Amino acid sequence: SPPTLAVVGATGSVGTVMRELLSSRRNVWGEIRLVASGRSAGKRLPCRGEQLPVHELTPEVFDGVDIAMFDVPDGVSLAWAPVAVSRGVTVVDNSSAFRMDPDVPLVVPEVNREDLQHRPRGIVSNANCTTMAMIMAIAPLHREYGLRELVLASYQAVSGAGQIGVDTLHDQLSKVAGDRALGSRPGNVRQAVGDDLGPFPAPLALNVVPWSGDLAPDGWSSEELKLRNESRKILGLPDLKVSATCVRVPVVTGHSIAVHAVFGSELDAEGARQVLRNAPAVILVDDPEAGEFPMPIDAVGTDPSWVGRIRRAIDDPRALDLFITGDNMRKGAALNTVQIAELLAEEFARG
Ligand code: 2RA
Repeated sequence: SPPTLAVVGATGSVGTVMRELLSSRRNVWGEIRLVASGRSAGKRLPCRGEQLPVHELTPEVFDGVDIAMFDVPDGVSLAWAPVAVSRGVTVVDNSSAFRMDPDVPLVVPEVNREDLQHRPRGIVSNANCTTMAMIMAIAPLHREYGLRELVLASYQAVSGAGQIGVDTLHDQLSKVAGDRALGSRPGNVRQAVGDDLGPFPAPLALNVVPWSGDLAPDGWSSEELKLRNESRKILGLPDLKVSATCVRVPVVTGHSIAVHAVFGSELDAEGARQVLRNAPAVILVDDPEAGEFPMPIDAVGTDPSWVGRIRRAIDDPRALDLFITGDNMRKGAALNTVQIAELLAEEFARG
């Protein structure tokens, strides 16, 4: 019989996209069990054409479950993924708790599907949303040209910080709407927005904020280190040079990354475009004359990474500059987790 799936964190914003995907993709599941904190237990939520009850996260909730997708804070994953594993579950985890554990594969099916086979802890990790959008375009270029170095700047949407991030941006936009003096004098946007910064360290309306994640050593942010460490692990390039600056922008959904990528061999822009045309889950949108660029307002709600602005670096024939946008809630979070779970379901079906 088909495997039983648990969705842990089913009420959150990524959990909601997971339920939508389970309702629209090929149905490979037997029972689907929705799990959340005690606060949501007893609610009913739509999934696969039914209203399913939400169960409280307890050890017993995993009895009879084969595969679980987790989208919960790091600490909750750290505590509960091993509990699920001890009850015979294989866990696909979207937190950063296990991503760098050498015994936990960090899998993007189009890039390193084979890594799924080595999972001695019974846990598979899903990459950070910014890494994910970028790696979809960089991995095929790496295979062709041999990647040496990445210099990155991200333009991250507020939904990466959860529903509270989206609500905060909309509240701030309504406070600044209509006042044409705002943004032309120091401090007046801060004044208009007031103290309600939500999960961000500064106002996002009419602004960009060069910060995402927590403080890491030497002035880096945790998000910048995730981009570096996860790219190295997914591509199997432990010495890859990566420098990133992560920036939050007033966009609801769709993380973008400006990339300067240095390769081992010389290349040209048209060759790189051809590689990307043939790459899985990538859409090439590269016609500046026609005003066609990858942008969040177009990429939102879609599955692939959108790639464009492809140029060979003027000063280095081995380097490319390009711009990438992807839906941080879908491939960046829920979709890749569901894809990994589906690979595990195939394995389950083979016995
Ligand atoms: C963000 N990458 O965009 C984070 C979410 N995982 O805030």
